[in-house]
Amino acid sequence: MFFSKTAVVIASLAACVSAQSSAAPSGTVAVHVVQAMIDTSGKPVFSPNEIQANVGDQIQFQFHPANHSVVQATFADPCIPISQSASGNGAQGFFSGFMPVSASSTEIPTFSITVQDTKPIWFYCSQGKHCQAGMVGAINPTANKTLADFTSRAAQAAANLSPGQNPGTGGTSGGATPTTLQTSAATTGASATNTAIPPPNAGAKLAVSMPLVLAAIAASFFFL
Ligand SMILES: *[C@@H]1O[C@H](CO)[C@@H](O)[C@H](O)[C@H]1NC(C)=O
Ligand SMILES: *[C@@H]1O[C@H](CO)[C@@H](O)[C@H](O)[C@H]1NC(C)=O
Ligand SMILES: [Cu+2]
Repeated sequence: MFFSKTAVVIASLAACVSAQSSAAPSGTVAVHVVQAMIDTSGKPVFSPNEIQANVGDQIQFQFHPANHSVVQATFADPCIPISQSASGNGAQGFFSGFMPVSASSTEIPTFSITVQDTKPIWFYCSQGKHCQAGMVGAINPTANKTLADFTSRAAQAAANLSPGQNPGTGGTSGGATPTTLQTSAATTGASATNTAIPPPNAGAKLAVSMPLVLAAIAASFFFL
């Protein structure tokens, strides 16, 4: 049941995203949807995990069961928040917070960032060992900084940290919230917002879920 529901969402979003792969028409915002989910083989993933986006585009992460997050990293340090990475140069980066979602949830929590420049943006899920397991992704990777390289180094990472977590002790949550992260927009290449959208109902067809996506896109204008 979960998988068939997810398949509907992905099918509709793939259609939507592919229609927006070139620069958005003036006065509109291109939204690239990324699912944070468990795939059919039981692997935690971001789908898609590689996104080509223009400056000004939004990336909307949609969270499925059970309890994922998205954290910005540097290319050099895959499973460490950019704020705690030596290569982060003091940038704060984005963190969605954890997004616990029950199988019977009536909402899909979302977390959106706006792409501020053309530099690559690297991200991962800080739940358990999801980063090591390959729940990582990239916006605008380059020929020299590839997602494959990032993913293979993530698999070797000693720890998987959320912002505020101390690598030495296993740590506690630092209490960073999405609203405070918006202040870091200028230094991280992205700004962030949080919303929730209704999920497609179990029997939904493509024609039903598309308006939900469009509604989410329309709703996002109110947060700009
Ligand atoms: C979600 O995961 C985080 C980190 O593992 C944990 O602290 C939190 O309690 C979890 N939330 C729920 C509702 O399971
Ligand atoms: C990619 O790496 C090669 C070899 O290190 C270097 O010569 C080239 O300038 C790099 N390209 C970019 C765009 O950084
Ligand atoms: Cu995860």
